[in-house]
Amino acid sequence: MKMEKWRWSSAAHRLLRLCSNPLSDLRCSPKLQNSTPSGVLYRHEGTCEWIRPFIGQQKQHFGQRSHHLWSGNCLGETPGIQNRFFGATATKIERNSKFATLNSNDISYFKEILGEKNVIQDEDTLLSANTDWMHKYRGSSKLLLLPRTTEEVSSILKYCNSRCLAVVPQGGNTGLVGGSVPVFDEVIINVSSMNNVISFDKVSGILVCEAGCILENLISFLDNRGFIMPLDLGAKGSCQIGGNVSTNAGGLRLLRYGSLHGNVLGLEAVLANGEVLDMLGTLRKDNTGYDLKHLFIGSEGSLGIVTKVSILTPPKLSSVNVAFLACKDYFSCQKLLLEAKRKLGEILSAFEFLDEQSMALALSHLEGVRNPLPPSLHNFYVLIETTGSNESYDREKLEAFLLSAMEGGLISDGIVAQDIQQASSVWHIREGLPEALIKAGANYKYDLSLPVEKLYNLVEEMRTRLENLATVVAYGHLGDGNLHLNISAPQYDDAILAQIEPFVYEWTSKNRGSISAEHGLGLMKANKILYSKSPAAVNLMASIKKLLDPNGIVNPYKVLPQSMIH
Ligand code: FAD
Ligand code: 2HG
Ligand code: ZN
Repeated sequence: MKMEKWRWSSAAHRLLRLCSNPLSDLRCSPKLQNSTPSGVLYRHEGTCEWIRPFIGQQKQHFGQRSHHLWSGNCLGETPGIQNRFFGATATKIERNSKFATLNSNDISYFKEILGEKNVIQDEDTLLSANTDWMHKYRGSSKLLLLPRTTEEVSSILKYCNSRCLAVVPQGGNTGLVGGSVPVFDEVIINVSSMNNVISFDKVSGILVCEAGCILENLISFLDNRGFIMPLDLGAKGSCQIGGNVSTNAGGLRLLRYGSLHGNVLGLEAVLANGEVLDMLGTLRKDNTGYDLKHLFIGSEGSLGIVTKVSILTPPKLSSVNVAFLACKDYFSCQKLLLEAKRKLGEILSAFEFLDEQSMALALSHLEGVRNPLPPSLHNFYVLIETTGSNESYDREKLEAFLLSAMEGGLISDGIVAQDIQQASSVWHIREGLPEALIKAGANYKYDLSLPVEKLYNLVEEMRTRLENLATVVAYGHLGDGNLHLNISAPQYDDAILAQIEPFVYEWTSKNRGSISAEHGLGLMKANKILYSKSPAAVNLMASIKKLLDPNGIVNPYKVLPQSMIH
């Protein structure tokens, strides 16, 4: 590789705010909607009515699978049982019979406190609120509530608790583990109308806002004031800060700014009984007793509804560079990470990786994407972003780093984006991968924390196990030891799932990793928590859940095994 290959940008301000297509645009794209595989792999009869599978072909498949798995025992005919057919290990979830079903008095009460237009019973709107982003999970709620204030959230929960009506808190509904949609007929409480910025202190950078603010809107708000959000993710156009906090979302900037456990200074939450817990502090330091806000960061709506958030935002720095590099093997990616941490130090703001299979997927399924490093595919790609305040200093540092990495044989090719368009296209390859997978067909998704040196061994072992059954696609936040292991196939198949699970969880547990690095447990992994946490820790979690939500009405069936809560 010749040095001329590196093309340096002369642009002083490379603001990568526009680097990815907003998710909202992607989701509105008819192309995406049409090509969605709609992996509806479970059926639901919470209201004694079959949920229609999204695709006829899958309906057929579903029926066969149902027969195969439940021969002589048609559980689908039992009211209130949901079978999730992700393959051979179908999970049976029963509707908790202690939960009440909605009646007309309930609807009248909600209309009285929220006003007619915030009590949604319209079928189309409900269908979309019942369905997750991947079209893999679907509930059958008959009611969507749109509170505008904390007091309204409190009145809703107080009432639901007294009636034993189950609820599901929902934000932008971009979650990837089935946590944001009902399992049966839970009432959906979506805080998207609570979307005001309450205050911004431009000296400290502390932002206080309502939970329904869309992440991208907060990014724009801060951009105008010379600050940025400490988190950024591909779903920014739709996800909400309340959802981000509730999932403890990681994303693309965690490497630099750390997790929300560090950046969230305070929050307000409403408990299941309607009590408002005001923990909306704006102090950096406050060691007075237990720091209860942390219970709500990452608890995925299982302990209450987050209504307001106070968050520390870093200043926007003027010099941003993005390099897209090719590595011949995974060992080189690892060494490159170590070198980047050493040599780029304080200016390193992202270190993402993708393998050859990911790049091939992006090239065939993402509109307008081209390989910035033609002609042929490389084994691995690394995206490095630096963010600093001194353009010539940053550039010099990056240049020296790239030169030494090249001389040391760690990178075999690469480009540095020259302007925001190039940076944007490079980021789009990485950020567009979840969408590309959805377009490609059935998608088995695993989000793992693993020691960096072992992380790709799992991918290789998975390829060996699956042979030609499916394509194994690996990418992720390498700088944080977070692997996004995705298995892509034309359609969902028992044989594939049997090769993946429980192997993937056992492997992760054996290597002392986490089965959920950043997406949470939701419905998908509620029963898998013991692969990553000790029984004592899970018991304590269940006790906390029972203390804060004795009737178990808030986001039931999610996060913890049901058997430990009742
Ligand atoms: P939802 O999906 O609506 O809800 C997620 C969970 O939080 C549910 O359990 C829900 O009950 C609960 N919840 C939502 N709002 C509240 C509230 N106000 N109070 C209490 N509970 C609430 N995640 C990452 O961590 N890193 C990434 O890089 C990343 N990239 C993504 C890229 C794409 C294209 C997509 C589709 C998803 C990505 N995600 C990522 C997953 C998802 O976007 C995040 O988990 C996000 O934080 C969810 O926010 P949301 O508002 O959409 O929440
Ligand atoms: C990302 O980093 C998201 O792009 C989604 O966390 C990961 O698609 C995935 O598996
Ligand atoms: Zn991620």
